[in-house]
Amino acid sequence: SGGDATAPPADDSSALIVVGFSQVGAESDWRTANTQSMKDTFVEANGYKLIFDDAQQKQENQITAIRNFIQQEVDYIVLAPVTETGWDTVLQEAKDAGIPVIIVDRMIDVSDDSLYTAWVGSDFRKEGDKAAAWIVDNFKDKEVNIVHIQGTIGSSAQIGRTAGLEDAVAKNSNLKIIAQQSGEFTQAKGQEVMESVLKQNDKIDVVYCENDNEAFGVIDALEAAGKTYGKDGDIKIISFDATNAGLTDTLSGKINYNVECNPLHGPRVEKIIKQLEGGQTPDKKAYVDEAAFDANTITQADIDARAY
Ligand code: GYE
Repeated sequence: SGGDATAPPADDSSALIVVGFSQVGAESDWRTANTQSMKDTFVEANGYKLIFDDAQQKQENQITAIRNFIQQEVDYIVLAPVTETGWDTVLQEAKDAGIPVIIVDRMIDVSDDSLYTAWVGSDFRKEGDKAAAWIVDNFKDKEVNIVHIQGTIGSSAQIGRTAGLEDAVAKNSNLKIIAQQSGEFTQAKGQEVMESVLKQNDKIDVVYCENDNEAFGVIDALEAAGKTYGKDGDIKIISFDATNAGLTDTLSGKINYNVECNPLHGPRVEKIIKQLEGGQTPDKKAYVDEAAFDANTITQADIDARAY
């Protein structure tokens, strides 16, 4: 029925690149910003169809999602893995189906590196080292009792941030971890863990929270217990992510030190896909540059620059 025979039909959805994204869940502000970044990037106007799956922090759900993506013959699988281990079998299935897998945010630990095409994310060990250095620098030789609220056990973010602290404790005899438990990267669990820690420990100098949402829960628990904390208080608080809400609490002095973790990976993943589409080889691993914010030096402009 007329028209230019060489022009593709306007509604040809087969021209879109189909991306299946298996997301960890919605446990934190960081995660919400990460999901939004992916959804904003992989839109039809940019030439993509995004199939999004929220695994509710369960690896078995992520494995099911990946198998569904394989069945749907997506062009790319993007995986934000909840934990590092346990991916060999399902990623072999993706490889056998000829579907490239891009890992984003946390890392995976597989016996065969050809099971994924590329990874982009943060250097979590470096983040942990920065936070631990703040404790070492600010307490000098004084005895420091540290409450350590970990992230999701077995996730790269937890492994790196925990290693940074534990390494500093091993090297500095004045540092002591008096309690260590997972707050699962959520505000509710962070609060619950802190409430129980407060029942058993009298002298606390530092609470090392592995993300902002845990720190918000910890602050609620400290408030309820009538403790003083932050810049002008007895208990110093360390956090990670440096989200808008986290930086707001840093400027107000509730959080002493907040190490940045950047969630805006959508454009970074798109860059990898564009390289692959163009027949290029993307970097196998790419780390994002990140800063850290001290309550003594942070400014309103730092917060205004934060969309998430
Ligand atoms: O720090 C935390 C989230 O893997 C970097 O996961 C991510 C972490 C982030 O739940 O808030």
